Amino acid sequence: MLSRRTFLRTSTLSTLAVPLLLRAEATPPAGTPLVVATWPNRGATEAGWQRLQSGGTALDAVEAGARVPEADPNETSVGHGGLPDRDGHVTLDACIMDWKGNAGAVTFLEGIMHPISVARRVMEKTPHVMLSGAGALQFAVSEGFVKKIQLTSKARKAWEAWKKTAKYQPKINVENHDTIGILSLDQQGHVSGACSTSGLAYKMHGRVGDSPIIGAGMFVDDEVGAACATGLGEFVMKTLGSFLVVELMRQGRSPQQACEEAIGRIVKRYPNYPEFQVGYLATNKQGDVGAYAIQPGFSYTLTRDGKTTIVPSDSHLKK
Ligand code: SD4
Repeated sequence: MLSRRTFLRTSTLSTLAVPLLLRAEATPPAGTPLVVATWPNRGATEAGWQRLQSGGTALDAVEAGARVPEADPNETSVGHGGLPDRDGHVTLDACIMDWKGNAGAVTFLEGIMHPISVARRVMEKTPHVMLSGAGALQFAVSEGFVKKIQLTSKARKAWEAWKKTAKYQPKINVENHDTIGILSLDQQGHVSGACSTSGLAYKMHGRVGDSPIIGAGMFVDDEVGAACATGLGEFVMKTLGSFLVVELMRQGRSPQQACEEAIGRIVKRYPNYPEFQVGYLATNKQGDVGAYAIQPGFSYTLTRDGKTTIVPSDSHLKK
């Protein structure tokens, strides 16, 4: 017969063991490490891969990757070389999220080369998730980031040309889309993500898009995977796209099926979808990657096993 003490010990162990077993089954084994980013962004995914190789986490990898287009003066949709709003201001949005569910973001930030690193500081050093505008700038400067004039001469020329013809109409276009959304799975099997953009060219002053919004421009859940978005942020925000993609993966969809279904929601609800672009990119914990867009022309860059490939995405509208 079991003594009372043995009975208590075995029953406590068995009630503990059941949830532990269930949890082990619910979290699938992780796939091989990777870094994947929206659009042809070889420099970014390879920089992220280098961080993974030197012992960095998925969080280090996505930050290192996003910093590459941020610093590139020829990159007109992210960071330093970004095209301005219709009043000539380059305003930057970025967010970052790690596998523990920590998140940080900046919006409407001017004059700082690396908004993704400011977003990471917001996550790590403040009790908040998002800082905006002058407050974000004040925080960045207090953290040692240097304020610089941001409108490059290339971007100024483009803006001056736009002013001559545009009648001050905020522009909704399908071409100006190079926002970087970047996701990584590391050696420990954890996922993280980042997103950085100068937003839509010639937008209204003060406009903020999806890219810095956790769940819209990017979302991470280490039980499932991660997703990010590019394109006309208004429609990503109205459907909380990246969160939706991750939740669909949680329900059993592959990354590809989840991205297709999230695009399907936009197509179903907004009949003017042929006038704009939205693209999603996702990875699950096994390292399966998927992408889908409304318009043809979307692609993503994947670095895995030290090899980089640029992969064209399928789309709802065909060529
Ligand atoms: C925005 N989603 O501000 C961004 C723009 C973008 O590729 O993704 N461009 O709406």
